[in-house]
Amino acid sequence: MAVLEKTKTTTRARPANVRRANTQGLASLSDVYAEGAEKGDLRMFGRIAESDRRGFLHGAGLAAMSALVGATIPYHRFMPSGLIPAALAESMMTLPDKDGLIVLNDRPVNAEAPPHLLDDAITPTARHFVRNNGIPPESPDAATWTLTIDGLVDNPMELSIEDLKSNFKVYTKALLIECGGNGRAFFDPPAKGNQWTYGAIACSEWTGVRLKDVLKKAKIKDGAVYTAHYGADTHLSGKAGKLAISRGVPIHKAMDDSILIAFEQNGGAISPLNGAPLRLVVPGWPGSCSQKWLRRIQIRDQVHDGPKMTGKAYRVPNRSVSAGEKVATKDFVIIERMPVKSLITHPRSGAESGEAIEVRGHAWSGDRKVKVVHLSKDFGATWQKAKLQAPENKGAWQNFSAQITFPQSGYYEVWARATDSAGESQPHAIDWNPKGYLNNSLFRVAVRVS
Ligand SMILES: Nc1nc2c(c(=O)[nH]1)N[C@H]1C(S)=C(S)[C@@H](COP(=O)(O)O)O[C@H]1N2
Ligand SMILES: [Mo]
Repeated sequence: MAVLEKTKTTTRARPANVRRANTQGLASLSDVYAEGAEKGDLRMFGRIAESDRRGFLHGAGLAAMSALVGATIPYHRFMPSGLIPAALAESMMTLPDKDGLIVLNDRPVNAEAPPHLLDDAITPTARHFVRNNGIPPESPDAATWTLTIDGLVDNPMELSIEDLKSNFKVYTKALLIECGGNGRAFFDPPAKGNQWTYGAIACSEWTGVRLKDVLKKAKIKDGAVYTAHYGADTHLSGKAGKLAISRGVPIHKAMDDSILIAFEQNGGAISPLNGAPLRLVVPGWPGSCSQKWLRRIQIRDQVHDGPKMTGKAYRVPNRSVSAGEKVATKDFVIIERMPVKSLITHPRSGAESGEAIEVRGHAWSGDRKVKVVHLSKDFGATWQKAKLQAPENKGAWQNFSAQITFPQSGYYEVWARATDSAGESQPHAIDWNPKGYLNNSLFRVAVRVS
């Protein structure tokens, strides 16, 4: 069976795995340095005289550092205090309000969650991935924030967050956001862009008002075609007026009940990295539709053509193409709903197991429901149905679980394959496209049974 030959495991250093082993009850280097560089150094390197900033590793600090990097450090006496080992540096860039995310890039910030940290039915704010195209606004003020609704409307409005709360019905919904490029790391030939593996997906609980209700009040005029979303982040170049990203959705989609203009995430403030104090959440469509730091929604009489709406951004060929094929830009179409997909969040890949293990995860499919999730422990020879829950509400992912038993000790893979209400299933191999979007090939974890 020509299964998964196009998928490969990432070769990127995975410090998360290294961090488990330690002798001091330290979960990670981030924990050691959580209270600041000085205190962290003190813990690892011992007391350092003011006159001598070059402390060196010894004793408990050396043991802990060795455990964290997973080996002895022969030249430890030359290791300067304050040095974050390269083996761990990737995971050490600390993001405010975030915990355990793997940072792919720090300018702009892009960080994803390893699958086992997405085990909760509702993704905690600290584990909600971050995909920034530009530089977020500095200390945005919720009290003075305004949202402008204009363009092809009879009743243009400028609304504060208080106005939104008092003039419209407030909803709380579990809503899924997945980056269109989630899974790009497994494309072969590779696709340029953030090398997301599995974790550019999250389902937090969002509180806000429906886009639909706000647009109704603005009275959209005849001839309206598309929304255009604008945020307060700035372009990486720093050029005034240059937008990092501005996307939109067709008017019929904007009227979808599930879309929120949100001012709370998981019952608290929205993380500054996830768009505080106001953002759109358009579940089931590429995450890029969910404008963060939302300042303006303009109604247009044409398909919006803001940055990342045109060319090859968030677009795929209008036909299936072979891996590596060159495709003319005119043959690209805008991605709308995201495809059917699943994620196993327990056990984590590589886990040791006894004869039986509970497998858990989530499944979702754009605007549709997932009908069934099948699991296989024998490389797809046979499949068993998982217990699948209904979504908490439309726009949320669905949780699944199953008890899997293994006949004997050895190496196994557990595969998950979701099928949606329209009968579409996850493919075995990636359906390749030039920009590495929409990878929904079936999910697998390695399990060692002893
Ligand atoms: N203003 C603004 N909104 C934005 C972006 C951005 O860079 N700027 N990135 C988009 C993309 S590509 C994605 S996938 C989602 C990610 O949302 P998150 O960072 O909250 O996970 O936000 C979208 N909204
Ligand atoms: Mo994205």
